[in-house]
Amino acid sequence: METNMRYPEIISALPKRERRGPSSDFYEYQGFWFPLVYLEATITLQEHFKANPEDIFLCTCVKTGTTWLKALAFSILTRDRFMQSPNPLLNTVPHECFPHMEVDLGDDPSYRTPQLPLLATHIPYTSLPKSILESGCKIIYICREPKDTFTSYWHMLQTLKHLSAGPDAREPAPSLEEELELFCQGKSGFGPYWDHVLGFWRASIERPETVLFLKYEELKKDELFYVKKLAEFMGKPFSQEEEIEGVPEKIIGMCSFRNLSNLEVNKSGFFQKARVYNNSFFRKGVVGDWKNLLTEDMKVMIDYTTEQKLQFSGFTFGSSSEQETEGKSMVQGLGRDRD
Ligand code: PAP
Repeated sequence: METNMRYPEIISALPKRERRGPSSDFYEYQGFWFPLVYLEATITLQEHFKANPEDIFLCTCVKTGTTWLKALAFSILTRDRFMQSPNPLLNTVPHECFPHMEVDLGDDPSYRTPQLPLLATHIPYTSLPKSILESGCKIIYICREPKDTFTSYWHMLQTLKHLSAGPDAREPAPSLEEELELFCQGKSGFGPYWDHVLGFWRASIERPETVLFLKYEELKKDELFYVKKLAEFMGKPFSQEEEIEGVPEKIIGMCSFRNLSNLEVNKSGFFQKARVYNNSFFRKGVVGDWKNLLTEDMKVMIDYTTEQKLQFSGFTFGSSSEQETEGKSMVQGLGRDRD
């Protein structure tokens, strides 16, 4: 058992996946695999978090567009304050603009950013603190095609591996093949990924007025439509004057991958709480980059898992032709650029 573990009586009884390499051990709790620190915070939040009815929760599994969604929601809600004056996003990584529940509220579940109802979380739908659902709070979820999600996750693990290299690192970290197998078994951070997505998707069908479900690929295709939808859903629609002035387009430009990834804070800053460089949140930001990493067999393995997981659900991640677009122009053939 890890020293100073919170809730040892609960956690030590859970199935455990011992991590080799960069991150902490994972525990299976309420059907999902949590890294230890996130699990401890989740239990604290389940016990103590009190939602305010006006709170808005940005919910995501990892590597599916959290950073982008945070930037957009923040810019939309604070546009009155920051359209003329410098936007905090110019010198703050989006993750520091408002609390991420498991990171910032584990010690003080009542913490909020003044005048901003936004909170983010990776907690699966069925494990959310009860008061979020009981208070009828709004929830926004973004999912991403599983092969691209896994590809982004793999690259993040490689970044963590470099950062945690040292005498304490539990090497060797899993290979690409091993990590892919774990992902397909559901044993990745906050996985099974498909169950995470389906939990929020079903909630969005049952309660569309309080759960908005987005897809990374669709947001990329029609940012203007979804930025307006986000603004409406959060109760701050753009006025006619704002639309004439091009405010939605300005927000899209501010939050674009190109703009954010080129800001000094995101090129060289270090995100202390997550112990990663800010640039790890901005890798490529394109659709279809899995083609640069996965072999045909690996592609088939993820697609097969997706098919199995989604059968009879009525949910799809989107047509494969949508997913081809950007990847194709980036890659010549099916080459891989593994680290
Ligand atoms: P997190 O779970 O660590 O917070 P998250 O932000 O959900 O990560 O996902 C990171 C992915 O979003 C990266 O994808 P990639 O590895 O395939 O490149 C990152 O590049 C992408 N991303 C970050 N910001 C944007 C943006 N403004 N527009 C589009 N994609 C973005």
